Amino acid sequence: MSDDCLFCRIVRGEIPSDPVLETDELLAFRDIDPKAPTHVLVIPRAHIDSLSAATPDHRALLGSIQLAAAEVARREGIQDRGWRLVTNVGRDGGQSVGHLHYHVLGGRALGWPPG
Ligand code: DGP
Repeated sequence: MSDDCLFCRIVRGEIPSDPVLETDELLAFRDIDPKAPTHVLVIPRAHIDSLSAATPDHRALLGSIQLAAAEVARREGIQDRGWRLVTNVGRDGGQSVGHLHYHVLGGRALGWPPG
């Protein structure tokens, strides 16, 4: 947990969010700047800088995040038409918040490859 990390502050409830799903180990909440009709972020409650900082100790947590993303897609009603799970890592990956997070995107046809 980091004092000044934006998403740690959301985990602690210091910054409001629009939650979609919560468990003991993770949160899913709507992105403040949605890029698709469904744009939900799934984050671990524990601070991890990015996927590059994950270790084998995080194996179960990373599995839980993927299953939570699929549950978000079900709740959003986009599981059948399709959706995307993305994690941006570092500068070239376009990561702007230094707390591991996955974007659940859907509700429209998504282009490939990303720009
Ligand atoms: P990334 O660029 O992959 O690091 O994604 C960070 C995302 O976080 C970006 O899509 C915007 C979102 N975001 C930034 N600040 C806030 C916030 O205060 N609340 C919420 N809900 N989302 C935020």
